[in-house]
Amino acid sequence: MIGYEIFVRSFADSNEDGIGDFRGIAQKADYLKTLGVNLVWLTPHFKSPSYHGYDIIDYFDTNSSFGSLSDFKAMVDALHEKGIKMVIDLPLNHVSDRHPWFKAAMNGEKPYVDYFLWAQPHFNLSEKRHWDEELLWHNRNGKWYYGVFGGSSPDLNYENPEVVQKSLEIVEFWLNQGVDGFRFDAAKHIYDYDIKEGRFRYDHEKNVAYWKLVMDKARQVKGSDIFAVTEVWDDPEIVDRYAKTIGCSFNFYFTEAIRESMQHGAVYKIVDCFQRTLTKKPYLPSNFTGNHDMHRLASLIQQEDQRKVFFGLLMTTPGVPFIYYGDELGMKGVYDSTFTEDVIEPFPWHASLSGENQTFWKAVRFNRAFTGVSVEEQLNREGSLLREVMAWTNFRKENEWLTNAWVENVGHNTFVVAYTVTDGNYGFRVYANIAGHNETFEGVHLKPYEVKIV
Ligand code: ACG
Repeated sequence: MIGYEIFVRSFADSNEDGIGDFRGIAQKADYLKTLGVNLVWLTPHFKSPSYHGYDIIDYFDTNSSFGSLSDFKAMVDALHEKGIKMVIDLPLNHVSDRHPWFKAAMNGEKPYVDYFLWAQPHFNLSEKRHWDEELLWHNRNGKWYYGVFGGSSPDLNYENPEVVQKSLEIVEFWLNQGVDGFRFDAAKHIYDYDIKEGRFRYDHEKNVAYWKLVMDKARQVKGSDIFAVTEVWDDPEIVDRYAKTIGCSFNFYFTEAIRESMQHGAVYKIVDCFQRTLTKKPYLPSNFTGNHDMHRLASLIQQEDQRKVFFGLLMTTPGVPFIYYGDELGMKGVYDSTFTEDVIEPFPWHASLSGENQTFWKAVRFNRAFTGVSVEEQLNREGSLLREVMAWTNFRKENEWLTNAWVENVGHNTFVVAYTVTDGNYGFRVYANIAGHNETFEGVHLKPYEVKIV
């Protein structure tokens, strides 16, 4: 399987309002097939007041700018017809502050008051998130509630069995609409506040037990065919704990290590990453080019030839690789926590940035017209990044055993990383040169930025 993250609003528009939608995605099923991906991760498509959709107002309804529930189902069918699976993003940790549950809770209505976390006298209300300066506790009309992702996204209280039950109903509902599985958003945050001590603390054990419940439910509805991938942005050893239960997890360290190695011009991080995250594991790692929470690959790695090496590493390593929409074109975008729109610019279908299916919901800042980035320009250009990515996805398809493979014998000099990939039956050794000069390693000669399979 090869995954592809689609930010719905930015991808393909079917009704000329500039906003990407379900019908647009269905109309572009052929592009996805040509690109060679067969698993789509759709960013949140539920009713929500924000551009990103991670704060949900109704879990059982779609965002009307993307289309209706029947448009959604028609999109899933259209993708299935082309052999493409669909997983939806499921933010269960929190809801929008406009969700009827939260509104009722603010009015003191039972049972909804117990759906959220309210401050107690011994809590430290000025505590901040450990990774930035955002506050965890928010005051509205004199009531203090917990929201790790900000005041507009109050956290649900999973100490309450009724909330757990509701979340299982949501899982069941969407599987019954035909989706093939989920990307579990913010998986380590379900239990991340120690009520006894009154401070932030991840309870990984409790989180994993919760996700086991969810997976049991999903398997009960869908059978063993279910595909789920978890988002745990943390050290590999912590990711392991969740991945074992869910079956697949995004490998953040892969993305970070390759980017860093390429920026520093030495492969040491890649070596450490491969040894820690790609050896034989009881789950599938999901290596990826980037996502909507990060700077775009092309904004960090300017050299296109180097990015081609990134795709080479991505497609020759185990698990389920994911491409962030537009990375196959070299789309740019710089992440800033206040302007995350800058990494989700409209996908450039046409050289002129206008025409059929083109989105234009926001003015582009990084991916301007006629800069050689569009699908139109790259499909017609021999040696383009898109054509190279297509060659790699094709290679991956011919080597499906790679999904269940692992990495052994990682060797290296400063610029070359070499590794054996095997599933016990098949195998090969890969040599990747991240430098702009010729290199020789283990007697293998490599041209600048060459990925060679031996
Ligand atoms: C998901 C979505 C994101 C979404 C939400 C909320 C969650 O992808 O788009 O926000 O629904 C944290 C969370 C993630 C979250 C990101 C944005 N992503 O854990 O679930 O924030 C450290 C922390 C991580 C943290 C990361 C952020 O440990 O927890 O992610 O920083 O940069 C090494 C370390 C690792 C460290 C990294 C980076 O890898 O091992 O620990 O991670 O370095 O330093 C959306 C919107 C938001 C909105 C929200 C409601 O995008 O704007 O506010 O919805």
